[in-house]
Amino acid sequence: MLRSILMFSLITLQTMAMALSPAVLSDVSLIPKPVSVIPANGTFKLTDKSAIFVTVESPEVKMIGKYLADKLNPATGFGLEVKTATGDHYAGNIYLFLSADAQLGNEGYQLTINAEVVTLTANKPAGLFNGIQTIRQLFPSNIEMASKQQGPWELQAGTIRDYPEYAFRGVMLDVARHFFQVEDVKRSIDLMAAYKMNVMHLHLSDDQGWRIEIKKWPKLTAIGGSSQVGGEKGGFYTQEQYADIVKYAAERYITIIPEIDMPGHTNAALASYPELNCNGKATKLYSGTKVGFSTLCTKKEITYQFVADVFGELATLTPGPYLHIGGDESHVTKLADYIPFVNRVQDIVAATGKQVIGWDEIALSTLKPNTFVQFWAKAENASKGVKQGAKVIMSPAANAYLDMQYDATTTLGLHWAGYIEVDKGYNWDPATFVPGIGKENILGIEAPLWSETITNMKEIEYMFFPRLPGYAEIGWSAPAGRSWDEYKVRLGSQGGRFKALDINYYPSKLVPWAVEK
Ligand code: NGO
Repeated sequence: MLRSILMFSLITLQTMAMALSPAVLSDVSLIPKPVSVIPANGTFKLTDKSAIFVTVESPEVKMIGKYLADKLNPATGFGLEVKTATGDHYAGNIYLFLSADAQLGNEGYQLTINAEVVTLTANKPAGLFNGIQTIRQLFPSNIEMASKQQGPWELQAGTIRDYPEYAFRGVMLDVARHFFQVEDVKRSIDLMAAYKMNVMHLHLSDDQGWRIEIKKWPKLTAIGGSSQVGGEKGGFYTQEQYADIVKYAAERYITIIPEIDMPGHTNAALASYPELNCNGKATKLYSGTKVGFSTLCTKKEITYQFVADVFGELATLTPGPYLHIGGDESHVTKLADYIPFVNRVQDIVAATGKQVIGWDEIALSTLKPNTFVQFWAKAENASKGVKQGAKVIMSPAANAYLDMQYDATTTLGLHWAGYIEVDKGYNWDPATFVPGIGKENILGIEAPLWSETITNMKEIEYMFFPRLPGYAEIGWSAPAGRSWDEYKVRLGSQGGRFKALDINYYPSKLVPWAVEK
């Protein structure tokens, strides 16, 4: 009896402690989980006297300081300013600077907090940016609120050293099945950036719509951009709007990968230009959700002119190293036509100076050096790619598709690859998923959100959250330190942040949602 009373009070005390602010740095719930967290004694307090100091005269580091100020100012109401430091460190401030530390690589950072100052260092600006995401998560959740909140704004002392497992940590947004406004893409970018993801793949064309202005082929958007799933009016990005997305992403150290899917998934283009069809007749616009019925005419020269023009313009607009050529589900293209087509398209892209990514079917062709295979369906294709020396991006549909429903009660999304509850989304390791494909063969991970059933930002958020932080952690944190039972508690602690950021998330019963005081 006494024993059970004791046990009971112990558990109650533990639960109470969880609800209060963590007293030690290592008790703070961070996603993705850092490489190392060493707590120390003391507490740093941010006040209205604090400032953010950058210790080099670098416009880029200044911008990162400004980004941090913009994140902290609304809720604290402090109006923190970014200043250039002269050398000495003064109490109450946050310092950002670049310094050589090979282990941290291009994206890692070290964050040192003591009662006096916060010091964030990295080799590269991208590392500072990632460190800032950690600083955000170390403050109470209401730091994310858009209006002034009650403090205190304290950080526990200690040192965090952190760097990613994989260089490529992405999300895909299908803007073709349903079109999403620039503002929605930007919000998606902000939400991924908060979890240190660094790639946004935009699926810009499909049977139902063409979403990017191509100056040499204006009917692609005039006709092909006009439709979407369900028959409502579609839309497209002008080149200026696309450039604006690219810039916004770059300021958050996120690479944009544009995808033009081919030779299948091309009805919007085939409806816009009769000459791209083998019979010379334009198809009708399509607003259904079937896949695999369309193909560019692989035997016509004009097709390759089209491909060169489209990727030529996209290469000019895209500073990132990759162009995605799709290549999936070309069910009405004969294999004997598909293979030479993919081979030739790889050369066309290579001529623009960019590297090719394609869905796993492209491994049926002869892969050029620097072509990447995105595994989504067939492990056999991914292995074929690896045998040809290609690196793989891991997006297994049954674990990583953000459009899969959580369970049978989810109204949005699809379930052709099964249901993906939050634990299933988290509980896998890219490096052991396909026998014979190890970490050395993998560029990284990407979680795609296809939009057959997704029509607006709130729906995007519902499919993203709470799974997206899990994909971010799979990409960033070493598998040895990961387990669902430990992760789910950290995820539960993010609930307050989701609320503060006004994220419409799925409140999975598998997650112990904790709300801070
Ligand atoms: C497949 C298909 C897409 C669908 C998606 C739906 C790939 C690579 N091709 O994934 O066209 O939208 O499933 O989950």
